[in-house]
Amino acid sequence: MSAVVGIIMGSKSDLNIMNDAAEIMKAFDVEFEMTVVSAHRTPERMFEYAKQAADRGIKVIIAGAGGAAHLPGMVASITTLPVIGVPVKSSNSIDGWDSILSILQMPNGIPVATVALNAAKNAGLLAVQILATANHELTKKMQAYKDDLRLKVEESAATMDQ
Ligand code: RP5
Repeated sequence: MSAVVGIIMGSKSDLNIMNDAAEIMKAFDVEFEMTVVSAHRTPERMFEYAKQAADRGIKVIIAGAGGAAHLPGMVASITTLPVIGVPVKSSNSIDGWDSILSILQMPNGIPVATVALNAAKNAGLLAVQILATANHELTKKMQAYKDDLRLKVEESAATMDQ
């Protein structure tokens, strides 16, 4: 099967964060691809990736970047696919606010679903939820995932209850 989720990032240095999204794809058996696409260093590659993603069968793009993090927004401007943005706290960042604000503050008409700083895991889960709207098996897996979260809280609460 070909990839339905595209995980892209501005630099290989984002990989240790973006791997969390890939782990979610593996946990839910979702086909994905992962590559580096830099808005600033490889603008033509970014344009081609965004332009061709839907035709290649990609349904959701997860884009992570740090600093002046223009990748998610620029990709969203080119494709009609939903784009989930992951602000990555890069080493020379101002506590990650540069990444957060440059992904979050999109103009009207070009939305990016922005998750919390370094929250590639949530980006992966959101991508699965988007796919699950048209996939009953994925819906059942997502329900099981949430049931498991609930059970863990209930178990930990039970150990504290007097
Ligand atoms: C951004 O600049 C990347 O997304 C990364 O978070 C940050 C630093 O990139 P490198 O200088 O490590 O390649 O474009």
